[in-house]
Amino acid sequence: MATYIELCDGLLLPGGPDVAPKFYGEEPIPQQGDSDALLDESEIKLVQLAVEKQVPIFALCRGMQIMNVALGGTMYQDIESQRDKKTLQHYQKAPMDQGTHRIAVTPGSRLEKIIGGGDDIYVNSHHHQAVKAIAPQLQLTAIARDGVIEGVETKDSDLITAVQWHPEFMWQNDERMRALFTDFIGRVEKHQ
Ligand SMILES: [Mn+2]
Repeated sequence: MATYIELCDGLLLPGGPDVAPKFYGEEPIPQQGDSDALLDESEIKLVQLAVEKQVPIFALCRGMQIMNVALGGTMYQDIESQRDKKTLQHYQKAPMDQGTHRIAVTPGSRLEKIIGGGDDIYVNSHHHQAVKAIAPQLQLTAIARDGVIEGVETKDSDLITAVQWHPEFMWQNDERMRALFTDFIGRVEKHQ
């Protein structure tokens, strides 16, 4: 892994299967989906090395979840059955290039500087797990109307930007989503 990270100018963590609960100290509930401990272990190690080497990270969907776990955070194995609050549809039936639920962006966050704020930011949604406790070095940047965490970033640096949605399906029609990639490329260039 140390060799891999030496080759990386930036680390983009994509979506994928559920995170195995053992990596945040839980037993699996019936709603836990497919997971691959080998993938989890690899990505956890990559995140930890990237942070150590100050390699910029952009994490999407599961990427945000595994990144948060790698840095000491926890997760909901299943948001619908494990949260008291009524849950919105986070596993959308609409095409993935269309946003379906809104997010509130934290004022003053880096995410706000990248995509802006306001009441009309719709994101796509393809997850039944979510971040529960945010890792100590991260802070909240976006939240859905039902309280599900939709974005986090590093507190005192621009090292990590992470979102729970899939901007890679939306950037062609939404300049705010494109701005997330432009920001990542800018951080990578700065790191070199
Ligand atoms: Mn969502």
